[in-house]
Amino acid sequence: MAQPGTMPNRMASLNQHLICANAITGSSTMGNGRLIRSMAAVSQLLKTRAFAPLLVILVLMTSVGAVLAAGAVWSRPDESTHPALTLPPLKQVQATGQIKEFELDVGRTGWELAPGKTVDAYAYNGQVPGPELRVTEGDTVRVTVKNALQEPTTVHWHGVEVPVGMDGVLGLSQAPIQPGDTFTYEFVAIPAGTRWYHAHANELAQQGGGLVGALIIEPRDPQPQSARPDREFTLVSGEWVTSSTTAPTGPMLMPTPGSAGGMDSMMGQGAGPMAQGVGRLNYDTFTLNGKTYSAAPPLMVRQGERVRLRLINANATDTQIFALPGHRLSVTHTDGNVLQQPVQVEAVPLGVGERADVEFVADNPGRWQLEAFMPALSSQGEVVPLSDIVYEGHEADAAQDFAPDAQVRIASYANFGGPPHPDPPDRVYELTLSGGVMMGMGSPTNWTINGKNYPNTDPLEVHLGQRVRLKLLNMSMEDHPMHLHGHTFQVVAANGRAIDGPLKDTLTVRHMEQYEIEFVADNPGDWLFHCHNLVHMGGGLMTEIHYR
Ligand SMILES: [Cu+2]
Repeated sequence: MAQPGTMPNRMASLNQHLICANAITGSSTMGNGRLIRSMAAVSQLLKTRAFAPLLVILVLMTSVGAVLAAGAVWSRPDESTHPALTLPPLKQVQATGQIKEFELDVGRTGWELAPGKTVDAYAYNGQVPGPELRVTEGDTVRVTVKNALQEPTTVHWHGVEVPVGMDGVLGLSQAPIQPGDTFTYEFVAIPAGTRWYHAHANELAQQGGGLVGALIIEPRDPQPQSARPDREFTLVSGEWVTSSTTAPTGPMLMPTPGSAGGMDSMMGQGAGPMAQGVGRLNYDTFTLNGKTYSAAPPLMVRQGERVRLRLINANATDTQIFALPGHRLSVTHTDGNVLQQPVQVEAVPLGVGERADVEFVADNPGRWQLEAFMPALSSQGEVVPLSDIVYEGHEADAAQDFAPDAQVRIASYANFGGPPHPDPPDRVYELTLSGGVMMGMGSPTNWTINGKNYPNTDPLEVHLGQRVRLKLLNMSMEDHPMHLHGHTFQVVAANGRAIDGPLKDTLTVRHMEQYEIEFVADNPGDWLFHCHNLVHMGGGLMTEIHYR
């Protein structure tokens, strides 16, 4: 198998030719070997000669009338029950009557990332990532979790609209599953799509240490045969500290809802020398489905097949821009939710917790290096090879990368279309995300919403049936992949421009970006809204949503 160091122009090709598909409309772009993060920087770039060698490609996105095919079954409630509110499309679960049972044993294991490179991991059923759970929309999912750790744990079903008691947030929606104890989760699987599960206790150690897995909810109405891909791969990313004694392998105190405080302990126990940014540990090894590039089995395809990749960023802290040379990627789903129209790109950025379903046609025989550009690894960013797509009969080929003059278009949220949304919202909250070394009042572990860290952040109060808009502004230097528990939201404005954007549960807000998202308060309970960078989360970038 080809090694990363042998790839000609590996850095140069991706790094210098990443072109944001939406640069003209001004969200964010990459180019000229660096990450251009702010609108101001983009506008500056457009005025300077530095921009001249770059091509800007606008991905044309057709907005057409809409079928919300993502899964949930909607119904109009009795209007008289909420006379003062706009009509809330309250959810009505249609169960299939099928029960799908699984067992997850939570423990520790020596996990071999690559030959000779073993970490003391956390694992579901002894494997990293945990087993892929595959069910059909509307199935009743019953998962028995046995805790063989020396510490409490819980499981969160990320992107699934579970009842709050099954959401797995330690101390907020669930009591800890104590060492030796068993807890059975049960919920109806909605909505359809690429979901995932992970620990929601002592997150940086447990989730960051391997307690992650894919949960695939197939649509209840099967696609026609012609619409189905011939082959699909579920790809779960991971990142590890292996170069020193600073690996976060031991229990660490994190300010989970049940245990305020403990922020300072993270630096003492977990953090090694920082690379770019303060919001990460010194991750030096990157995996797909638990294996590094050199150890990952190739992803075998046949010429002519239509191939789906379910990409899941299950990293602890780092955004990755996934890219496949030699092929055009068609993004069909964001966070598991179908787009109005597929969007053609060569690269897809995913913050921690985000997913994308992409398809490509295997029409370029050979061996191709699936890779990720990682802005946080150095001031220039770095390309990390993840696995090879190998056509049958081409097993012995050398892996190919982007040509030096390749145009690599990166998807952006403003390219993605969702259903039309009603206006105006019933309630609006403005949330300024800040912290880190520049804004964190001197402490790199201090991350804030409206100047406060969890648990002192102000809860967002909502009423059942309200359409709630959150206006997000990132004043800090690092990406904040903001995750809403228990609900699917829609992106309704991107950097000042109103859009009927994609349906998501996690949205990465970069430096000085502004987004507006809306959700319908249709799932009563106390929920978390937080940054999925586990260091930022541990540093307090988290708040609660309360139904009142
Ligand atoms: Cu963050």
